[in-house]
Amino acid sequence: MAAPTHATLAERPWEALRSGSSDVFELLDTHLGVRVPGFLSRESCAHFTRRVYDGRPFWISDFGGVQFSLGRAWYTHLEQDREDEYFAQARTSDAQVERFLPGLQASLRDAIATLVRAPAPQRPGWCGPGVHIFPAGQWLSHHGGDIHFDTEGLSDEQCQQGSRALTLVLMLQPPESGGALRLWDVTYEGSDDVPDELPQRSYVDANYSVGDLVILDSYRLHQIQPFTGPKDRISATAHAALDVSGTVWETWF
Ligand SMILES: O=C(O)CCC(=O)C(=O)O
Ligand SMILES: [Fe+2]
Repeated sequence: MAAPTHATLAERPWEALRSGSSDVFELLDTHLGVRVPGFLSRESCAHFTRRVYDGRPFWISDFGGVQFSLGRAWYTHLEQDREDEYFAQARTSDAQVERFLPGLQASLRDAIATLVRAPAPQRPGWCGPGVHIFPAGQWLSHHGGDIHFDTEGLSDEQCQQGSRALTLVLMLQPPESGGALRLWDVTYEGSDDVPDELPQRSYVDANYSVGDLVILDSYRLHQIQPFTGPKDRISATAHAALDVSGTVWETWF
């Protein structure tokens, strides 16, 4: 990956990415992320948000209620030693996401396939894209999220080779204020540790409006910023990585 020259966020309409007039990899080599305004309509986001709350009995509570998800997220299970549950419940997880948010998983997978110009099927045995709920007025809203890379789902081999991997975040309900995704000019170099010199590194904050899609390189250091107001922050996430054959992109949550 070429070093980004500026700590900037590219902004492109979906049509530019879909048609190929903008290439996501070129953008990610020269910017810290890409924002696609209005990827999903406000009406669809409002509808999906209502359905996320309808699905509340099925939310998974993570880190003692710091955050919730509809569908199971790999990194939360990994960090809480719940890997067995993740795989045992993968089909149930997908059925729940599809029941409450029909078509959302497919549209995120289609978006990935369009961006990478290759098939982007679900990673066999893994949970498909899902939704994170970061509650208003609770711990994460005050402190922000963990500073992290999205490398948890990648194999050692993929990490060592720096094999391409993308994270897509679709904002269904932004908080009233704050809650941007901070993207640093720092990429994964073999360790999950946050570099000591982070305060000297440049960054850009990707602010979200309803329906915006943010695309980042999964090796890029990032963090949800604190937020205020009465609204929960609700975002859908899909991870994708080029598989060992080098022709197919596998996707998961
Ligand atoms: O919701 C977002 O903006 C990104 C969340 C994130 O980084 C994560 O859950 O890994
Ligand atoms: Fe992340």
